[in-house]
Amino acid sequence: MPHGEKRMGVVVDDEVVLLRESKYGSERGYIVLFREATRKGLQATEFLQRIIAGDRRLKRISYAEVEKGSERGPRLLIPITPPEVWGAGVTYLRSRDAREYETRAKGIYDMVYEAERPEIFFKATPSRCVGPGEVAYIRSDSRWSVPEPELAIVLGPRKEIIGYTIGNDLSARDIEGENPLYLPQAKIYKGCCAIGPAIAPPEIIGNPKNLKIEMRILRDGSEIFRGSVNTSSMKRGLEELVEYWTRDNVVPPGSILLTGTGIVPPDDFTLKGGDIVEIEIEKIGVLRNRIEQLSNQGRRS
Ligand code: DO4
Ligand code: MG
Repeated sequence: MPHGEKRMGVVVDDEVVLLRESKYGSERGYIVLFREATRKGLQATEFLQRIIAGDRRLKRISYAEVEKGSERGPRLLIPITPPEVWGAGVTYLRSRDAREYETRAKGIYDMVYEAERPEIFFKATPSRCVGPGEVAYIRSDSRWSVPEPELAIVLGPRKEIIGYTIGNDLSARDIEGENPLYLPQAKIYKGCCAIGPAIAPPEIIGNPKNLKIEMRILRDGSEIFRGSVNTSSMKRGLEELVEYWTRDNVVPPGSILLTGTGIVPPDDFTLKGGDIVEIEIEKIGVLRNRIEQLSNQGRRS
């Protein structure tokens, strides 16, 4: 919005309806909305429909215009500021195979794929996350990095799933492959995680284990990679992942869990500065980010 004003927008067909109340546009506006809906015994979607029906003068903008964005006009922002972002790993066969290929510690990813306990790792804090249309980063010291397109879960106040969005778990395959103990360095750095473009409530998603995920990578205007997967091929259940994630853990509402990647570009592929990564999940939208490589010139930030 102009003047830096943040508002929650509700996608209705090809338009975005801007809600008036600034509380919904706050960093955790979706949690505020979800709590109010629950108090009224409504689903988020029903609550939003009532708000929209009750105010015919709400501003509507075309989604295409908001998605295109501009400096002074409306543009998409990260749909929630997650206090914490965590990731689940090796939840698809493709990821297990890619990890086994890159690692010097052969066998550990086969083990975790078969094990009862899933791999859950810490991924990011708000200052490390970017929203749609923002630049996401490759580490300065990585020569083999990839985007990881993942269905992302938004956690509610009762540790329930209150929404779904898209996450890009950018990862340095060379660093994670050199030694599994380097995982936090392969995963956690400035701009390592893109989130957006929208949150879809559970009633819109229906069955989250039947969603098509597609990733496209563009370089110099041409598509250099396209891959897709359906969440039905995820080995773990989402409730199972949330149960392990939150067990004996203090995970604040609004936190996000990335549920793992089932799309990995060929092993000779690495991201480069200037690449555009588009991740599309049906019923949620397209998360688009330009990629740049960080330059470590002894700077501290
Ligand atoms: O074990 C490394 C992390 C794997 C991961 O991030 C994924 O499978 O998505
Ligand atoms: Mg991942």
